[in-house]
Parts: sequence; structure tokens; C-alpha cells
Amino acid sequence: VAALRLWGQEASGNCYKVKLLAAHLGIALEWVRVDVTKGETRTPAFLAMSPAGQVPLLRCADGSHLPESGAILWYLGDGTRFVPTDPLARARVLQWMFFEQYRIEPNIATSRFWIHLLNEADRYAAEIAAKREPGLAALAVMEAHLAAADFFPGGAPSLADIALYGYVPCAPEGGFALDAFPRIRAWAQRVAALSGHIAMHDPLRPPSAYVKGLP
Ligand SMILES: N[C@@H](CCC(=O)N[C@@H](CS)C(=O)NCC(=O)O)C(=O)O
Repeated sequence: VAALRLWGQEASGNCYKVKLLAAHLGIALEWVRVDVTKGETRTPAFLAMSPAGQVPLLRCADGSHLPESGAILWYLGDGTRFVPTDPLARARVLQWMFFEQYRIEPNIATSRFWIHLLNEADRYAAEIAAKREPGLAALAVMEAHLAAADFFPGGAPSLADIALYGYVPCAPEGGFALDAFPRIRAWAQRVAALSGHIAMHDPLRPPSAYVKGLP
């Protein structure tokens, strides 16, 4: 059995999701740091493992490689308390994981990448402006859901909460203030209060940021 190995970058919410689940489940992961801003995900050797040239990438127990944060979460999390057994309940977890990938990640994570990771808000002003309305709309969908539920999809924390926690609490770093979303802020506090929780250790963030309760 191969040791589980994760290729990733510290400031990436997609990679943080995997680390967060592993921390909750007590799963040991070997960490291989990749710098996405230096083209390290686009080398022939990396593309042979991750066809889209992206992190996170997991080497699984059988030695094969699995990209896509949602797929990795499912591989590590199925059969644990983060995935229900009832077919419809499982589908509802996937509902929110797909929502995260289509409505949250492409708007909020991309804006955060240009503003926070690249520090090039001016150069990407048009792209950032185009993400604003769909990003706010996605946050509004989450806020509405939380009127009747503590987690996604419901009663207990699931993989969907782990997936959404990757980028939603750090949305302000992408220019999306969460002041107008009190239920999202309360949800983020609930997730962060779960035993086993770890923060994202983003080296670009000043240490004081952790004191203010960022993820
Ligand atoms: N849908 C993918 C997105 C992964 C992704 O966007 N990875 C970024 C870092 S957060 C990356 O590797 N970018 C480098 C590149 O595209 O070359 C997932 O959820 O894992």
C-alpha cells in the first residue's frame, strides 16, 4: 500500500479542503509543495499525474493519482461521518459540492487568486468585476440555505461543508466582504469549532489574520 501523498500549495483553498478533511479523520498525508505561479503544475511529469495540470493531486493507496478536490474528498471521506449512507442524502452532499465548484470556486477563488495570491488587482480589474455579481449571488444562495439548516446539506457536517469552507471564509481576500452574510459567518464559526479543525496556513497572510478568525 502506497503512502497517501498530496501535491499542493498552502494558500490554495482547494488544497486546504483536503488537508482539513485529513485532519478531521486523522489521515496522514505526505505533503509535496507545488508553486502554481511558476508553472510547476504544467511540466510533462506533473501532467502525466494530473491531466488538467492542477493541484490538489493525491497519490492513492494503490499508487494511482487522483486530481480534483471533490473527488479526493470523496475518496478519503466516503464511509466516514462526513458522507451519509442513504442514496438521496449522499446526492444532496454532492449537490452542494457541485454548487461549490460551479458557483463559488470560479467566482470567489479566482478573484482571490488575482487579488491575494498574485497581488494584481489592477491588472485583472475587468475579470474581477465580471466575477462580482455571480460571486455575490452564490453567497446569497448559501445565506438563504442557512436560514433553515446549520450545515450543508443539513443536520450534521458533511463533505460539502469541508468543500465550501475552502474558499468561503476567505472570500474577503477575494474582495467579497461577508458583513452582509451573517448566517454564513455563523456557519463558518460552527465549522471552525468542530473538534479536529485546522486553519489554512496561508504564508501570504499576516500572522495577525489568524487572530481575527480567518480560516
Ligand atoms: N476543480 C479543481 C480546481 C483546482 C485548481 O484550480 N487548482 C489550482 C490551484 S487552487 C491550480 O492548480 N492551478 C494551476 C494551474 O492551473 O496550472 C479542484 O477542485 O481541485
